[in-house]
Amino acid sequence: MSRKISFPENFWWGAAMSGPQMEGTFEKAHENVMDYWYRTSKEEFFNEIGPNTATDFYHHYKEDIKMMKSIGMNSFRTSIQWSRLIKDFETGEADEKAVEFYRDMIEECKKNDIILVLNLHHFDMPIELFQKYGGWVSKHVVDLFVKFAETAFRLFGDQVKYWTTFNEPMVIPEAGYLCGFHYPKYVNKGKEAMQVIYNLNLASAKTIEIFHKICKGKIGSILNLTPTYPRSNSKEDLEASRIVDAFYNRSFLDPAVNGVFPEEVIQILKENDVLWEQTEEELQIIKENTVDFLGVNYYHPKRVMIRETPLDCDVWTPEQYYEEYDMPGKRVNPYRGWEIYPKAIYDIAKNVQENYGNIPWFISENGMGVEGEEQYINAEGKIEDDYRIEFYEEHLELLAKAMEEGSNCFGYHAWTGIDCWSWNNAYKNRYGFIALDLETQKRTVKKSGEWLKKITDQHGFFV
Ligand code: BGP
Repeated sequence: MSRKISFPENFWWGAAMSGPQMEGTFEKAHENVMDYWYRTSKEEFFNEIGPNTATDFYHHYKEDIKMMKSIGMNSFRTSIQWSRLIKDFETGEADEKAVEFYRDMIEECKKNDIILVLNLHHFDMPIELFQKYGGWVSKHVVDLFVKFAETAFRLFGDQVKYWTTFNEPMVIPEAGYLCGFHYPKYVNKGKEAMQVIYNLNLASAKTIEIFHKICKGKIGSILNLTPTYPRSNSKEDLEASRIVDAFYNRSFLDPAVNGVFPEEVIQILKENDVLWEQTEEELQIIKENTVDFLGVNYYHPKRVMIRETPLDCDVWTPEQYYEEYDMPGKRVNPYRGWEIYPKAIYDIAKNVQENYGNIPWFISENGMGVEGEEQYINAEGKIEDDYRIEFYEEHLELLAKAMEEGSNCFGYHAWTGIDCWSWNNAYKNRYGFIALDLETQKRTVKKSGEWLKKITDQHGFFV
């Protein structure tokens, strides 16, 4: 007997994407860190493919939005590029071409009855602000970001109801200042990384403050939550897991929703003399300007144990407390190397429900990147990505269970709608409901796109 996994009729079904990964760099006023990184070190990108053309959303947005609608999406997220919208960073003056593009794109979503979520930062710091001021370590840059946000709100705030300040802010310090795989590719810069965490939280709160003064809509933040699971129930492993969770998840989740930083993080940073520079006035802004809703990007959990092999590193990093361990028998996506663990989506929902006032939230990214999808093309030219459908259904089933138990989740966005570029993979691992042919820019709906249409029509699926 089959059973229906049901979702509310007004549930958001859709996908996320981002300006820097989709638009291409056509007619941009400035370069962002990725544009610059690619221009100066092409060999660091898979097959030397960069963001120049990307998915050419800049020219294809009309057909793309229609196509997304045709596969059942009633909502989608993209981002406004700071380096595209703003002509003069110090004054916040906008570039006319960019205004025209974003205005038309917003209009197109309206015509197609698609709820648009506009995000303001998707790892795309303008390179000029990094070179001049040091990027996110600078509080002046925080204020310039707020200026950019204000320009965006004044231009489009009456047209777009849902906004978000940042996508995965934790990735900026983690990948850019601790692990070295995002620009500026620093490794173990503990002190700078901590200042970046603080400044991003401050920038988000200041942006929320100005949003609520100017606009009537709702504003949130998109956090990548990686639930942590200890290797054992030993005191040491439990403690390691608690610290990793506090550091990697709660450093943004707590201030975003509750307006305060986790005590244990402050404590550790003080003990190691790496606490960020903060003022009472700024902490008050963070306290008073929390999010209206939360977006959660979930891909994989973190399996942790207490650190057993001392870290060969003479500066402070959170890795000194723990190491990740290879859990025997775990399921892994062989292409991306990430563990597949749908139960974590249920755990996230419970955590938000129990510890964060059951704030309205949605899954803002979840997905499976696969290399070489051409091998799954059938006689009609369609990619039969059954593995992706299975991945989504497994996660959705656990999300539905949490919702039945009272979780205030209002939507599910996959990563992503149309195959897009990324700095880690270029176009190696594909994620979309819609395939992109890089040579011809032709778009073709995958089997997962047809699946989405079906489940949005019937508000669920059968297992
Ligand atoms: C998320 C990002 C996205 C996207 C996705 C897939 O962390 O918000 O921008 O790229 O991961 O990751 P990747 O492209 O590295 O496989």
